[in-house]
Amino acid sequence: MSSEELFANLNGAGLLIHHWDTDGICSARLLLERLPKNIVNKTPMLGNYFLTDEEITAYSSYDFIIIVDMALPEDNILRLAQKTKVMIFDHHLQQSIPGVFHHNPIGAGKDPLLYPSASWIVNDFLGNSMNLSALLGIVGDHEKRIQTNKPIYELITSFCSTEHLTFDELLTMVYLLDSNYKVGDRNAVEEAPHLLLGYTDAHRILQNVRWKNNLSLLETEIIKYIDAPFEEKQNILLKRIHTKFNIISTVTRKIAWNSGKDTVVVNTGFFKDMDQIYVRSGKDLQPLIQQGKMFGYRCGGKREVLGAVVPKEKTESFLEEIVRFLILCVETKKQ
Ligand SMILES: [Mn+2]
Repeated sequence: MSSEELFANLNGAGLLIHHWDTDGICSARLLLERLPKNIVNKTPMLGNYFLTDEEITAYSSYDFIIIVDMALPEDNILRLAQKTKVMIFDHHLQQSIPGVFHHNPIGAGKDPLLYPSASWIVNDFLGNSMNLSALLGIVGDHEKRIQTNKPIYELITSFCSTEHLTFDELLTMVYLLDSNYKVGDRNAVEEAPHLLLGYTDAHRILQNVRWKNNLSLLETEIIKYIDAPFEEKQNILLKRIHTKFNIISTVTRKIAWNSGKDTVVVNTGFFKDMDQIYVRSGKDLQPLIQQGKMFGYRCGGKREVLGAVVPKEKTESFLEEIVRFLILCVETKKQ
């Protein structure tokens, strides 16, 4: 279905739900440009990759809902779809959901290298030419690693040279846009797509005073926690932090890279009844991620990274589990 056909049938009150990061913001900006002017845009509660019951109830009264750059749980989508028309644009690995318009080339088995962001997929679907928002979403999701994706990086380089921008400036724009969710400002996340719509010159992003202030706030907070004391057990560093900012991945990465040791960070300050746990290691963490999931925790990551959100009363036992796993890996290696 073409974007004209899809959007021509949209009547009544519309809602756009988007991820809180740069890709989500840029995808929202691209969609807002084409959608009826009265559409409302929302991001989920920061840190939640699902909708709460309150959100589902509140959103069910809209005539149509567009979700972009988020693979919300299938049961969330099905509950919404009982009451309203749902459309999804995404690039996360997710099975197609019956009864809704689900545009996801990755889910359909296409090469992720050719569809590197939601902004890219949305831009392609809309039939737009190359533009800053389409590319910023890509840089947001991949940062410097996109430089190894030859065809896409060539597009970025040639766009930069016509627009008199550098790749580092694109990266700075990403940090500025991401600063809104990192300081926990949900309203600012929702305002950002509208600001981007108004910015005709890309340099305006670099000049946004509020976003620049966010960045310096974040930097101070990150340094504070990197310098704070930590526990050490058999070459494993454990750092406890208490911050309302979403900086746990950055703090973990910096400590791990500076020390060269396995690093575990717990943040008790982000959620009310949950703690964030983040692990970075030279070992394969996949079994630990599986174990976390088996315990019923929200748990994800990659080979060398684990991120989890656990109920506060489970934090200490899961930490023990993590440390035991990391020590065991050392011993296995020594044999
Ligand atoms: Mn994305």
